[in-house]
Amino acid sequence: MTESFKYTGNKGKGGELHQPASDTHPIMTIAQGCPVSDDQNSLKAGASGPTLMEDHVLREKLFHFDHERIPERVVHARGYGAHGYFETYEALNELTCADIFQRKGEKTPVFARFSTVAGNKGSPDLARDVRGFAVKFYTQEGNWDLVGNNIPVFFIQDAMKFPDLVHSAKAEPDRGFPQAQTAHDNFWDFISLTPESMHMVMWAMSDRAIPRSLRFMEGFGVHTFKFISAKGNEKFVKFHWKPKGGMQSVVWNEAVKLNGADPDFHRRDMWQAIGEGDYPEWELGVQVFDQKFADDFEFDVFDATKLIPEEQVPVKIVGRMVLDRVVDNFFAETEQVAFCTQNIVPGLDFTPDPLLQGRNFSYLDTQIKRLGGPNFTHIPVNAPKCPMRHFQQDGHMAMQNPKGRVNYEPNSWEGGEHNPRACPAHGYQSSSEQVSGDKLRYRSETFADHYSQARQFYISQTDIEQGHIQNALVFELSKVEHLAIRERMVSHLLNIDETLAKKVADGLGLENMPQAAEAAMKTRDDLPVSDALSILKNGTHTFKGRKLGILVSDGVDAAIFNKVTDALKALGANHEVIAPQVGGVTCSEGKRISAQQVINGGPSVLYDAVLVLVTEEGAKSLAKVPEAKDFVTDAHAHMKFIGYTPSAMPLFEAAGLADKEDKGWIDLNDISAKSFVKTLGALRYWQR
Ligand code: HDD
Repeated sequence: MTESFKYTGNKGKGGELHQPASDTHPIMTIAQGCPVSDDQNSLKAGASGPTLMEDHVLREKLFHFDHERIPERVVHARGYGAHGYFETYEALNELTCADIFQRKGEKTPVFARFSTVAGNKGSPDLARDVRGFAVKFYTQEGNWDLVGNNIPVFFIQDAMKFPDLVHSAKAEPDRGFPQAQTAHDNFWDFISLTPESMHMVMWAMSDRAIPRSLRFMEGFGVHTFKFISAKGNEKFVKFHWKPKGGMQSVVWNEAVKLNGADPDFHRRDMWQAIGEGDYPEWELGVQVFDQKFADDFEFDVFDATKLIPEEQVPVKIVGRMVLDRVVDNFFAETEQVAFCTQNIVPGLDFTPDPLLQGRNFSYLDTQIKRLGGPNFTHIPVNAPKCPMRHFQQDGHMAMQNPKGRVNYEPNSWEGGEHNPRACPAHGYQSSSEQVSGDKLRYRSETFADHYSQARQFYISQTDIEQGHIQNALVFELSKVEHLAIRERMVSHLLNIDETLAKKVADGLGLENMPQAAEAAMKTRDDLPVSDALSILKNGTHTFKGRKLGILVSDGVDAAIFNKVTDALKALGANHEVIAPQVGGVTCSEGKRISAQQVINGGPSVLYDAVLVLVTEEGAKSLAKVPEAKDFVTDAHAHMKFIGYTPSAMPLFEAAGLADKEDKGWIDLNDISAKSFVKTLGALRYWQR
């Protein structure tokens, strides 16, 4: 666009007055650069049409709009991404020659995308689902994509089964629902016929599948990979992400309501946190072990339905990832980012894990379909930030084209920037491995134990968490219409834990307890409790990064309000004010307090704890508002801390909570704002 274009304003011919362009607005053009005089009225023959085919401005505008959508991801369609960096804590050169781990303190740019698996792009954030946790590291020796989940194991052992798994989990094909949920016959039919999924099912039914925030969940590379040192030494490695803000989940009833109150809850939370400078952060940890450990371990380390308990191989923290920049354009970055498990760098290698081997084909293949051709690496978010020199050329949308005459190897032309050569000393080397065997379709016998680690996960949970798993199974299986499928699931649960099976059978109202499912291997009951598997045992004790919802009325006690909000700020926590009107309220000191939400738009599920700061008159008037009553009954039912002053009692009485007061209710007349905020650090009053 040249400055010499001066827009003179335009009057729509139909009398519609266009906003005249000012000097601060550059002139609009079509994609070919031609300046546009009117982008609101098509070119017509006469005032009332018809529209002329000749209108190249209209045709271009519609053509481009018609082609705006690309196929959504077949899984993980709904996701949210952000930019940031990875900081290496110490050089790991004894373990790996991966460039990213060579220099202490070095920062490597990253792009991370978090997702739900089953739902479409527009599905709600709080679906009970696995969360994708994919990170692209733009290292100096190429892009390394660690495409993981927030659960360290997977449903299936062989990539061959992936299309079946996904078909069963997504909406049923004849009816096109249910959306973003596994609570239906097809899913549980498949699962109950797939015993290898039982370990993952325990995780998926646990609170891990309903995280409070993407910032408060762990991530896992899932597979066993290899580290290779410069000397060629090999070790096995599993990758872990540990959230700096601690782990936290919502309760199921809260998730259900959140999906209505704010389907974008997770993406909004991440957007706000980064916007406010409270950058989401995770530490990267590695479990490193050798062949001897792998040989001695109870399970096959190449079986993606198994994990290695942290108590057996501790997680060594090697760096941190900080997400400090939201995208400029959601489509260009979050939608077009193309993660591929095959993207690894010198110093790392794959293992024969049959799930990983299949993934290495599938991701590359899917990007070609999604992004329209082989040049998706030219899209800025996918392009490496180190030099690229190769003889790949042409194809749809080729943006970075090799220069010069030479485009083949071997060649006898001069060297230089445009004539690269492969280099055995510095190029990617696969680890050398003896491979032999018959060609056959086979599942290793070492993959046969499907229940022992499912049991270990279950017994490692607190009573509260076990209760949540029972309830989740009852909820999901109650949506299953076929009794035989419900019973088949319970028959598997019997192999995991008898009490669990009984609770679920009772919850489903099964008349007869089925027989335990036939199992290739007996469940081991000697695997010890692993505390690392529980969220609550590793609970955080701070309200930092969390949000308090403050319900106010006119006359709100300004002193308490100010002290609480100051204490929150000092800690790095947030608050939102919910008022009868978005214009806010007048506080006891006569000043206005502005509101972020009105009462029917700010239900308590949006907050980690609530404070009801109303006058008696305000409480009486809110007592007539159903949403205000829901605000407090939900907060109570979801085990949240409830701050209040006695003047709020009329609202609690109207909500039927008058005699429900417990130690999770905190009278702000009895305790300092600072202590109140400290108490909130327990996040929930589970004793309720
Ligand atoms: Fe996958 C996307 C994670 C097994 C095939 N997968 C996808 C994404 C994540 C995962 C996080 C979204 C990436 C993004 O944000 O763009 N997938 C996993 C994990 C698995 C796993 C942790 C097991 C350990 N996936 C898996 C298998 C296959 C696939 C076994 C196929 C054989 N996954 C895909 C895919 C997707 C995908 C179809 C859809 C969109 C995409 O790749 O880019 O290729």
